[in-house]
Amino acid sequence: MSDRYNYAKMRYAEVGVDIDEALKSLSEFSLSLHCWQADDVGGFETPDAALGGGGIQTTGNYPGKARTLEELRGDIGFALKLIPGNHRLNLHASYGDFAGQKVERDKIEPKHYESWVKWAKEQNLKLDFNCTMFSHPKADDGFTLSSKDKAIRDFWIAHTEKAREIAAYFGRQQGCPSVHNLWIPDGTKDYPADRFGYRKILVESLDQIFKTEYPEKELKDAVESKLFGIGSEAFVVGSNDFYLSYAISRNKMICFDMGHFHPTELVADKVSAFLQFQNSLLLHVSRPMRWDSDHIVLFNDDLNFMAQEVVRSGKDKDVYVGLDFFDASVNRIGAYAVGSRSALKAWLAAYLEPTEDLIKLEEAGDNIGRMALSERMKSMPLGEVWDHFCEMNNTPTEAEYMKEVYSYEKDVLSRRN
Ligand code: RNT
Ligand code: ZN
Repeated sequence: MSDRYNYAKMRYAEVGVDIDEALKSLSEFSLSLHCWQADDVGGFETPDAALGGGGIQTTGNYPGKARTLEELRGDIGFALKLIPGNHRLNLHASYGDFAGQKVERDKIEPKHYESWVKWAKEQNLKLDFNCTMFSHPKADDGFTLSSKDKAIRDFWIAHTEKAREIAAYFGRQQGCPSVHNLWIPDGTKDYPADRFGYRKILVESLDQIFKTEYPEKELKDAVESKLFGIGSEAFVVGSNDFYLSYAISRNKMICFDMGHFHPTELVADKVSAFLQFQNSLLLHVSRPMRWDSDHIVLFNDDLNFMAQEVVRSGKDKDVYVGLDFFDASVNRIGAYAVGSRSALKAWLAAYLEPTEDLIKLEEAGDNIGRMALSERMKSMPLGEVWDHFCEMNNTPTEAEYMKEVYSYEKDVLSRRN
């Protein structure tokens, strides 16, 4: 063991924390890496759909975006070498292997994702899945599953039914559940008169979709709420209250996206509330800046608080953590590396917390003592433990990984366009 590791071990031992235990917990923790940072949420349908729908917006035109499925896989495969641990890959339906054919969204089949399953096996990755309810002419008027036009909502119901079938197929192939997440952009720019009506339709559509039941070992369903989007400022059908009620009453997971709340709202505070009533949940770890901007995740207070709350709940094995950011203004592989590594570091810090001691101080009424211990933890040698984790996983350390990003940019990304 290196001197740096031994030093860190001693420092954490001073506060009663065993770093090996924390490293073991981190080894068992998986992020679900989103496939959509590599190509700015473009997908591989034919013809290419333009990004649109409920305020999903990428900005920037940094060179090197993945243009084909092969490039995307190459990029993600490379990014994974910079992210220590065993992780998952989160696919959107629009990233199927359609072999140049036009396949309507209500006609997607497991066969369109077979090559993903094969690739994922080679990479030792488990797959998660999402229906794609945006970037499509049938979503252009701002409604999908809550549309008052029966033909429109039936189309999206059929798409989502297919998407769940595909996720369950992943689950069977990989021998562990695939998480299917449902997010729709539905809402209005200005005040609608019939909020009740739209929400009633959404309940009916969802109930229809979830009629088909799959074993839990194949599929776990989540529903993702949102506060507002560009073009849905006044009203979002699938709000947090809506989906909380839906998830609790229908035994589904909620998906809390860190960008889908009021800017001063603490999303981490929701974890211990929801987990009183359901056993598992999904997170979309993102970094909103003034709005749902999907900035690259950084090691900041919001992220640390989230990781702490998940770990403190004791249900960290049942909290699925997906990443959801997309920045087209920087090297996209760097984005994956920085964002994923920040998230992992936050989870590591949470595993290194002397939680029981903090609770003891709190219960003894020694609140300043609790505060002081929390502050003491902030200057502990986390970086030493993190680098050790990277080395354990044959992954470059903090000082090293950007070299890999730059060389991939030079050798691969800069040759595109
Ligand atoms: C949109 C939601 C959703 C998407 C992805 C691409 O606001 O956050 O999760 O970002 O499905
Ligand atoms: Zn999200």
